[in-house]
Formats: sequence, C-alpha cells, structure tokens
Amino acid sequence: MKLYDTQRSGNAWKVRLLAGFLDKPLERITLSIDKGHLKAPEFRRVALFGQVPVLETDTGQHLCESVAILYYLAQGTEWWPDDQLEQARVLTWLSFEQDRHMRPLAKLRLHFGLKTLPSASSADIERWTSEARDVLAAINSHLASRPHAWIATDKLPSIADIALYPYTRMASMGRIDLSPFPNIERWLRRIERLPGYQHLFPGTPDSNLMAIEIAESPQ
Ligand SMILES: N[C@@H](CCC(=O)N[C@@H](CS)C(=O)NCC(=O)O)C(=O)O
Repeated sequence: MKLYDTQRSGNAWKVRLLAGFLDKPLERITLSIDKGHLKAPEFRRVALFGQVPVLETDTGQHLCESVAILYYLAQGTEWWPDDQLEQARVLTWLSFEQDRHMRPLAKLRLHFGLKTLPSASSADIERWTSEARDVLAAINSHLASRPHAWIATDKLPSIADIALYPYTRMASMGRIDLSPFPNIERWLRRIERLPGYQHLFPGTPDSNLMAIEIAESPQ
C-alpha cells in the first residue's frame, strides 16, 4: 500500500499511526504543498478532493479522507469494534473530530506553529482558541467519566482514539496549553505507549511539535 502525504500532515499522521499499530508496511509518497505538488494533474487524478492523505490500496484503488482510510484499514482488526453500539460510538467521535475538533486546532497550528496563515485576524484567532478549548474540555470530561476506557470503546482502543490523537497532540503548536486537561494528557501518553506507535517525524521524535524543515523526499 502507498500513502500520499506531506511531512507535517496531521491527517496523514492518523493513517501512519494505524498502519504502525497494525504493523502494515506503508510506502510514503511525500508531497510538498509549498512546491505545488497538490495541484499537479498526477495528484489530482488520484485525490478526489485535492488533499492528502490518499491511500493507494494493493489493487491500485485510491481512497481519500483520513477517517474513511482509517475505517478501511481497521476492518477485521481490533481497531474497529464488533459491537454495533461501540461502532456507532466510534462514528460519533469520528464525526466530532471532522466537524468540530480538527479545524480550530489545525488553524491555530498553521497560524502560530507553521506560520502559513499570516492573514488570520485577531477575531479568527480568538474564535479558534475558544472553539479549541471547548472541544478539549469536552474530551477531557468524557475521559474523566471513564478513566480505564478509551474514547469510544471500553477495553481496546479504536480508530476514534487515532483520529483524535494528532491535532490534540499538536495543540501546543497553536498556543493551546494542555495542562488544564490532565485526562487528555494521560490518554495521549497511553496511546504513545502502544506497540507500533509512529512519531510524526520518524527518527527525530523531538521534532514532532516544531515547524522544522527536514530534507524532503525526492517524490
Ligand atoms: N477531511 C480531510 C482533511 C484533509 C486535509 O485537511 N489535508 C490537508 C493536510 S493535513 C491538505 O491536504 N491541505 C492542503 C490543501 O488543502 O490544499 C481528512 O480528514 O483527510
């Protein structure tokens, strides 16, 4: 399988995390937004919405949208629960992540951490900060009510944990302090202790929360 990604994509990180936990080999095709790779016709032919991540299956099919890719890879594994109610709860959190969680945290990271949103107004920043704190407070109190469980499931982690992990983990890049959310900090550490955990920057884990430039792959 191949993954079209960029070095710093949190959405692609979700896919790499699951592939790592499943011990599935994934060939990365790392593109550069700055160099215009996402606008190239070759990429547009495989990317329905022109964004990463895109998964190319072993039979040459292309799938986009991180949560759909997680769903696809998790079938038949313990990362997608058997129980119908738990499946619905996983979908609840996948929907929450896409609808309310990722956007404010990603915008703040782009603005403060990666400096790629210089035109954001102070009203934008105030709104994203308030939205980000609200979603983190919701996750924190949810986790407080089930200290030994995972986000959506009781015994084993699911793709809901993976979907919520990257942008929560990188919140500090957007000047969001996680210390008021101790249950989130514990949950992040539990995920990081799972066998097969992948860092955003393999080989240089200390760089996860920095806007560093690493030599880009030739692709
Ligand atoms: N809903 C999509 C969002 C994907 C997304 O925002 N991808 C970003 C990188 S993390 C991207 O491709 N940005 C470049 C662009 O939109 O032109 C998902 O979950 O996969």
